[in-house]
Amino acid sequence: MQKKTGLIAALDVKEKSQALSISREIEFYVDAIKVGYPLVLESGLGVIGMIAEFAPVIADFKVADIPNTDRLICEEAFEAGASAVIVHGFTGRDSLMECVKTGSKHHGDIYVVTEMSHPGALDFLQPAAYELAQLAVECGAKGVVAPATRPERLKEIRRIVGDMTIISPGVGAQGGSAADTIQAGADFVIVGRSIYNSKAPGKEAEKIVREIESACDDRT
Ligand code: NUP
Repeated sequence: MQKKTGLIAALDVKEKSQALSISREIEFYVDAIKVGYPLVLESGLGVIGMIAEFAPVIADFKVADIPNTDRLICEEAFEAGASAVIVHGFTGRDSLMECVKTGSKHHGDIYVVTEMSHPGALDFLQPAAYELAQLAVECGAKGVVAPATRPERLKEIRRIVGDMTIISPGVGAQGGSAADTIQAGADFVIVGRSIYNSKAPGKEAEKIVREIESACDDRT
């Protein structure tokens, strides 16, 4: 994924027609569009290829199984036209390695979840987050997913992963700010509801891109 705007839109709408019309409205403002189970379960895997006409697609399937099943899931996503797949790391090194291998076979990227952005991440994931980030580095993943809701944790994850790509959800509806997230070290912010629930998704995306741009200026 090439960085132009620093914005990834999360399209958690279920209707294919709505997903496509929002994609058309926001295509100039996003570096990728992230889709997940809500859209794919309702509209079918084929929607990935349709959205890929507008922007590279990240399949947020949070893959978390034994290596063989992980491989089968990642293959489905890449063969449908996804450029990247989000996977969990807590299933361990062998599972993650299999995802990374499948990614490279398909010229696609794997992003590994570290600490999630919601409050429940404190229950089990937070204590393992730094080790998960380290595992992502060791397995050769493209990048990690780290929380926009906790910039201090994001900074630490940046320190661990070096120049690996960090994509960061939790901006807007979950309370995080795009500027703080970029300043804490994220490469891309992921924004869902603030964009797709807006009456003018294109304008909202443009506004977030401006925030990212000024935060990038402040960082340099
Ligand atoms: O830790 C994570 N937090 C998170 O919100 C990992 C994620 N993949 N996500 C996803 O990012 C979540 O499933 C949703 O698709 C998006 C954030 O959406 P919103 O809170 O901006 O609506």
